[in-house]
Amino acid sequence: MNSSGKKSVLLVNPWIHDFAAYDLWMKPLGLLYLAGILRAGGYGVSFLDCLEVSCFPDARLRKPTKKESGQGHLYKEMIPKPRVLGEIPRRYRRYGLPSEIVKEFVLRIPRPDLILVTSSMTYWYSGVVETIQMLREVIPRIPIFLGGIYATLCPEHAQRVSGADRVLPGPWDGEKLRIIGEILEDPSLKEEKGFLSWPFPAFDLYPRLPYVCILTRSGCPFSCTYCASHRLAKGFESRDPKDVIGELEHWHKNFGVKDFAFYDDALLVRPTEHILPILRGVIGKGLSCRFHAPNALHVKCIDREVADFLYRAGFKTIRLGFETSEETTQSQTGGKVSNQDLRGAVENLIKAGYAGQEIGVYLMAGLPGQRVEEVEDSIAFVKDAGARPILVEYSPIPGTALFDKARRMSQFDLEREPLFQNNSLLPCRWEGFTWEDFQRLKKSLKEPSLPFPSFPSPFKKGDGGGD
Ligand code: B12
Repeated sequence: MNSSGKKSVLLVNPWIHDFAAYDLWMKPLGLLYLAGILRAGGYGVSFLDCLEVSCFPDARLRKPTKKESGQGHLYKEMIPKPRVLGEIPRRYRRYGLPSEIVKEFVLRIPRPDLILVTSSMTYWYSGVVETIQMLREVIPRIPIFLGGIYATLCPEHAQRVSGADRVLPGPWDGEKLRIIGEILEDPSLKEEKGFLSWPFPAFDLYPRLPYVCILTRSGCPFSCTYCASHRLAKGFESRDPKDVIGELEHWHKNFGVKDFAFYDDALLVRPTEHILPILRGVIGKGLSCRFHAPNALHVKCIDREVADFLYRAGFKTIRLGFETSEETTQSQTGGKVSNQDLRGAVENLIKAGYAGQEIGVYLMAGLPGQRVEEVEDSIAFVKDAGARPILVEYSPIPGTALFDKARRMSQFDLEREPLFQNNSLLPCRWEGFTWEDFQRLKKSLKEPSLPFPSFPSPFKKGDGGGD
């Protein structure tokens, strides 16, 4: 109980198990929203982010290096590979703080009445399992609920293996509030007006704030066959631009935050009613910030005006969702973009002031049935358009239109074992696009080549966060 007699909740961002992970402006935004909502309801809220060194004031820790914009390495330790990944010739790691340090931290937190654990990539679930086991061991007999992306995309799997008392898939809504209200013995906890009414996410729970992640819209009006957005959000809702500007101003003025990463699936769609007023507000208020779009922007929406405003408002990390220059694949995967659209967008961005090398274009590698030649052609196309190709390996996601094809052609049992959905495995590799092909392409992109002879890339390491 806190001073106002209300119960308290511990919110947990779990460890990650993977071959590689990097803090590309990676924060548990959903969990921080829940913290904000519960705090506004008067509940005591404590927060455990197993990944974030600054949350653990421990002299024994050597801090991993971070860049000025906040992105950087995570604390990591080697762990044994899960049996099913035994054949993969790469080291496996737990990303996040060492277990002993996390346990000591948990013991110092006032005993909560309920624990809410979030989850992110489906193939990170074993980190969720380990975190829940640790919580049970250190502070036993407290109900643990699991939600988030893995819980939403693989609910039965999560119910079976996570160790949580309850799995609550899907976006935050009145039903989840009611269930949580029952545990907190608060029947008044039932009014939930949805995304547009939520308070700002509780980023202030972090002792240091090198950057803040921001969501201006929930959902996406497109339905690309490789993407799970439609399973993760109900519909497509946009915040009032004034509210978004207010949030940017809040973090900037009250917390000195300069770097912001947009988590939107469709930030630029219908620009005149959304991104343009937001950027006008940023410029008008003289907010001197750096904006990053690690999650791809929609190419079709980048006309001259949008490009100019992105540049003038301080967008530093531009990533475009192009995926492929092969027109058949473009139309089969959702038709969100054409080759002409890409050329136009790059031209507009360059006219606005960006160097070609600053315009990263995501290309999807390892789509089911894709041949290596398609990716080679796409790389050449992007370079010819004057931008920088960035390869992202395809991650097959349950419940997406492409999952069935991926499942049929993959050498891995994608359905039964989410660990195989890891993009690092190149899960749909085949003789037409082998592991060696992919390594060769990746290497070729690291080598300086015309038309960008020796431009140093600020984002080389770990880049490739596009979806
Ligand atoms: C931002 C983002 C990233 C960020 C990092 C995000 C993070 N914190 O991990 C970056 C840019 C780094 C990234 C990278 C990648 N991503 Co990404 N990313 C996203 C994105 C766009 C938004 C996630 C988000 O924060 N949403 C906003 C918050 C508010 O939502 P939320 O966390 O789901 O929380 C809500 C609910 O789940 C719930 N909730 C959350 N926690 C809890 C807990 C409880 C107890 C309860 C009750 C409820 C609850 O309430 C919240 C409010 O409704 C999603 C797409 C999407 N629409 O979700 C893809 C997505 C998660 N990414 C995906 C992919 C494919 C990738 C990449 C593999 C892309 C690539 N090929 O390189 C890489 C992987 C990086 C790696 N190291 O492995 C896939 C998932 C893949 C998978 N198998 O799981 C998604 C779903 C996109 C897609 N294509 O469909 N990504």
